[in-house]
Amino acid sequence: MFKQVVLDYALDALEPHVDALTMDTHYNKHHATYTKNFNELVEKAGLTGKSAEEILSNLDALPQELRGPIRNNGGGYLNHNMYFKMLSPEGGALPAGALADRINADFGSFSGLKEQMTKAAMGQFGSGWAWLAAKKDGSLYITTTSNQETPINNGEMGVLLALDVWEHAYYLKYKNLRPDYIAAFWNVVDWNKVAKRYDEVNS
Ligand code: MN3
Repeated sequence: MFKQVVLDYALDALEPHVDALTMDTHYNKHHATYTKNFNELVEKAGLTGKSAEEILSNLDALPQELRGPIRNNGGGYLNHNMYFKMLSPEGGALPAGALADRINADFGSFSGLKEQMTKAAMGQFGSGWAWLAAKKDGSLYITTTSNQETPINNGEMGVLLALDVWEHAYYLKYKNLRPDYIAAFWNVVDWNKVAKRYDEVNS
């Protein structure tokens, strides 16, 4: 049974950057629905016991009629777990260590990374995600996916940070202003958590 990530902060803790109503709607409605649907589909497909990563990286193995629904709902489940998990009111600063060294090597600086990922997120037409991910050799890259697709669909397992640019992630507070939401997002990314995840995927 797949479960939503348990938030280690209150729904209003990311104010004013991400407002409580958006958090409540996003986590308790959107994410809860993807999770419920995914669990039902996994049971229907006879895949109980497999990890979400395993399922989503092998969509071709699924019966045709379940492929789209599992891509959408499984991605919605996993992508939001990754998104919510890396946020906290302690966000903002990048700790020294392996991830910081790699960011400086691959993007020139911490602000260089944020600029490139912002640009990618702004360039994602319609609903989707921007991602920071690590290759097997530890190097970092930025990519985007549409709808609830994930780099994991292509076997890219080293995802570190997910930036949700669906309008439901920002419309209640920021209306059509995606750039304002993205600028605010950087204030609530907990880089200690991202650094920990980087160490995990590299070990
Ligand atoms: Mn979302």
